[in-house]
Amino acid sequence: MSGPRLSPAALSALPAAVAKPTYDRAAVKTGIVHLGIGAFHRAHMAVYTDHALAAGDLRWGILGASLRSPDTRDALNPQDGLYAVAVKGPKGTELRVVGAIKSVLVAPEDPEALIRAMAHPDVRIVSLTVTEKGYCHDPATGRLKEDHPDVVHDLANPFAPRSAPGYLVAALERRFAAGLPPFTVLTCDNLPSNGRTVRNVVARFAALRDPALGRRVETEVAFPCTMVDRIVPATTDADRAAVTQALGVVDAWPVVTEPFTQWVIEDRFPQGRPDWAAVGAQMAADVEPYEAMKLRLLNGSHSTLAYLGYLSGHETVADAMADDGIATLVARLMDEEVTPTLHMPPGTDLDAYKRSLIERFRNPELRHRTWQIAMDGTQKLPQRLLGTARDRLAAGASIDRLALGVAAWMRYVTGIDENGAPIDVRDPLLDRIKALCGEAGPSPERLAPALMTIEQVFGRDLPSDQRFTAPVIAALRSLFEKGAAATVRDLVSKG
Ligand code: CS2
Repeated sequence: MSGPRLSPAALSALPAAVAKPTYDRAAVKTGIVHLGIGAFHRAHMAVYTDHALAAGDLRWGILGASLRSPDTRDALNPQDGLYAVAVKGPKGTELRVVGAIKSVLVAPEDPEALIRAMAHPDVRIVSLTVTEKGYCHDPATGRLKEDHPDVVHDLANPFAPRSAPGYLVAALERRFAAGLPPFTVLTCDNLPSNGRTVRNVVARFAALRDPALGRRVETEVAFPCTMVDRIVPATTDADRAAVTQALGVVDAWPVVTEPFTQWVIEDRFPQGRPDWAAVGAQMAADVEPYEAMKLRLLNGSHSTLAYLGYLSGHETVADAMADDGIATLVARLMDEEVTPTLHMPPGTDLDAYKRSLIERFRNPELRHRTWQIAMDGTQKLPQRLLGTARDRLAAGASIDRLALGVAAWMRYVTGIDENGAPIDVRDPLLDRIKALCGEAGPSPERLAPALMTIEQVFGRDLPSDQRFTAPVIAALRSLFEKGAAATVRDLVSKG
């Protein structure tokens, strides 16, 4: 794409319908460092923060950091951190240029620069969207994986770390040494009890560095829990072209999202925070029920839709939802197997929540690829499907639909689709998965137990519980013998 670039100078010439920062960006301080500056953050927390800046408190600009690739920095820094959010709903597309991000740095190019930035006295919050795998933890237990290669590396090179826990601890140590108060660590990833999980991981990492540091992290640093929700598919070249056309200037990396957005935050920020509550976030004393609701209903359905949808030949979630069998299955999964496991505060309207989920999944404007959601299944299944299955089994209840979701993951990770074509499986445990699939071959009786030996996914309890293994094996057999579409039809016709 060629032509003039989105920039502060271009703001005044944007079409009137495009919302844009109205505050003095040059006066904004960096109060937040965000690790993992991907599309989700840019369509979610950065938007709330942009509204908070517009309300007048200019202490909360965001310095973004990528822990791996330079792509976002290369796209945004030439635009002075500006980018457009395209909100696609039934009423068409609304555009907003967000000004909350001051600039982006690429951690591996200069780890010290990131640590220094996190240790700056103006910084009061370090937030994260580094995805499930970015915390180097064991998803089944929530504990730091001490033999994770990045953890081993970071313990040996504490001031040139690679991992998010490594950066957090290096910067906290720097602050403690300088007599500065610690920042609040705000995780915005889809982990169960995300603040508590990240606190345990980071405190353990710190303790391995130095027991006294571990104790300080545990007792002095706040790790509020959050429930974050907005569907943000990967930006495509067509999106880039459409946004550039609508803006009249080139935006190298806009983000595309839905109208819905939700953020529930545990209000524990000893060093202060932007007034996100005034711009739509919900502050709550106990976020965990909302987290469970979202992880189990939205993300559990999403992963089920992703594996069954992909295997049935559906490219996007909306395509999968247009398939009556899959849509019915997902509705029943939510109503009959997930809802009974939730314990919501009085007054929560779960029926309305589920109706809105179905509507969001059906949004035809969002081309959210099943392949994208299918990624990193080993990191996602525990909190999306397996915790629910455990609760159901403890209550002596059936898990047929949950089991089909798990079996669909197993079928998917064999890496061969129903037409014999390869599947591009992405997962941090791919080597292990490939070895297990290779040994077991396409036999459900062998493959299911083989994959269940991945203890960081299934734990020790599930593989030895017949009530779990039997329905998973049965579903996997049907997926191999009849395919996904017929398996879904059979299960739906059973009621
Ligand atoms: C999705 C999530 O990619 C995935 O695994 O399930 O990113 C989902 O879109 C968000 O959690 C919605 O808030």
